[in-house]
Amino acid sequence: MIATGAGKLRPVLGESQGLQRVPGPPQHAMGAPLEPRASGRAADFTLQIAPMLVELAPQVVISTIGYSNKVPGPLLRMREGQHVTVDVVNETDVPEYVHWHGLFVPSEVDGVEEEGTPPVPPHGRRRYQFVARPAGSRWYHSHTAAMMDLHRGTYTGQFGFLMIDSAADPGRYDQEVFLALREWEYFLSTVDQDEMPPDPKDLMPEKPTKPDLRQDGLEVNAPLYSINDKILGAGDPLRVQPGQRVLMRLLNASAAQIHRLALSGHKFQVIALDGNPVPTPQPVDVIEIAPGERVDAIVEMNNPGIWILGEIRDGARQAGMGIVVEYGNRQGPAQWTPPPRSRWDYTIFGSAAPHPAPDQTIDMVFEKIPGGPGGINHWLVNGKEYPHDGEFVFRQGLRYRLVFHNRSNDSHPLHIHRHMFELVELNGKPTASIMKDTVIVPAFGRATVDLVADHPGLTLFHCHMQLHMDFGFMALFRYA
Ligand SMILES: [Cu+2]
Repeated sequence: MIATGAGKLRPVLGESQGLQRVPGPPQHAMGAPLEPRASGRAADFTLQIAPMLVELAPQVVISTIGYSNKVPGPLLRMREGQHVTVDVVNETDVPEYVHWHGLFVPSEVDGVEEEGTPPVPPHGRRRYQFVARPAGSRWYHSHTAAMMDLHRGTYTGQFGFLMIDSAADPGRYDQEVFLALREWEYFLSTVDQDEMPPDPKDLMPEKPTKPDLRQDGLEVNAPLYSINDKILGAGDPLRVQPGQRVLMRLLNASAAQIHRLALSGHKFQVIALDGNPVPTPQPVDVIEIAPGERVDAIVEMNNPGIWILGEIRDGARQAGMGIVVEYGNRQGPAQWTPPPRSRWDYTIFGSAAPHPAPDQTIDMVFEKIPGGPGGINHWLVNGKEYPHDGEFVFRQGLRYRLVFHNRSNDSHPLHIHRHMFELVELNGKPTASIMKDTVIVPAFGRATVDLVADHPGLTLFHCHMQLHMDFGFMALFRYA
């Protein structure tokens, strides 16, 4: 999905994105008949959930469930503060939930069963209405539990970009591209594909003194990778001109894997994390991005040639995770040169601003019960698998400090719904002013975040890896 622009914001709706406008549905109970109501306001967007085929490359066609026959789904672009109506038509045989990731919306429209959002019934429809905020790179995706069915929830093609444009954004770029990272044809395996070998310099403050000798269980693995709907080399290249500033809006829409991306011969100037501008934009050679996360980066096209933007792991890139970046009037094979060794560190984008003292600190300890060969790992939050009755309670207006203790040997992207948090500390390194909704807590690592409880309603917290959340790695916050 590539949008060109001359550096101006172009809030666009519905039809200009190739979406259908349809009359609004009746507002009564779910499972209601589908006839339109003449007096209803037309929806700004309509998403149709249905089986579809994705041609990842010539003769590589997979079948999945998608939104409006597109992968990623249609770009939903809106203005900050806009009242938005999205009609979702579910043409499958199972209830579905569409979650608006990173938006401040009430629990009833957040698209989460555990928060009490009603489902989009099988062969039925549901209207979601919300105010578009906060501004930035958001996204939408299925929030259905999949358990052992690797053809449901985020294992499918049900994901898309949701862009909320701010009137205050200067938009200094020549081209804007939306790039979603994905794997396809998931299967279970004892290989944990995405874990990087630990750096001897890693602090691992949560590493137990006695190692756990039990054998790990199955994790989700994949043979095919893509950026958007194409494997490397199969789609149109990203065409650029020398001197252009290209804004890349990166999304990891994977159900399972953390990815690391580099663009040979270029650096990424990271300007926003999870859609929120960072206080200290920095150039990096490699971007690490976990399921659920977004990174906005500007690339100055100052090295003419034909290059590969791709996963730094050879296996993932050769299995498709990449896109060719082609300067005008250049010909020949696309080049890959491994980036300099580098570690992703959120804190370089932060500030040294002081943190107001929290009203309360909540410690959250995450542990794995290894599944052994052929079994699934289960996950504990403070000693228990989901659900936790009345354990996590917010009082409106109070400032909370959440301390995430990852006592497992793999990294987890932890996500909180309907709220944003400020990163305070990562493995002992202090930082400030980095606002996120998903944070990678490294293996045996610790992250501390501050959050103001200002969005009453049930609020789900979970690891964004589908298998982990489905097998215990979730908690529900309530407001007192
Ligand atoms: Cu996890």
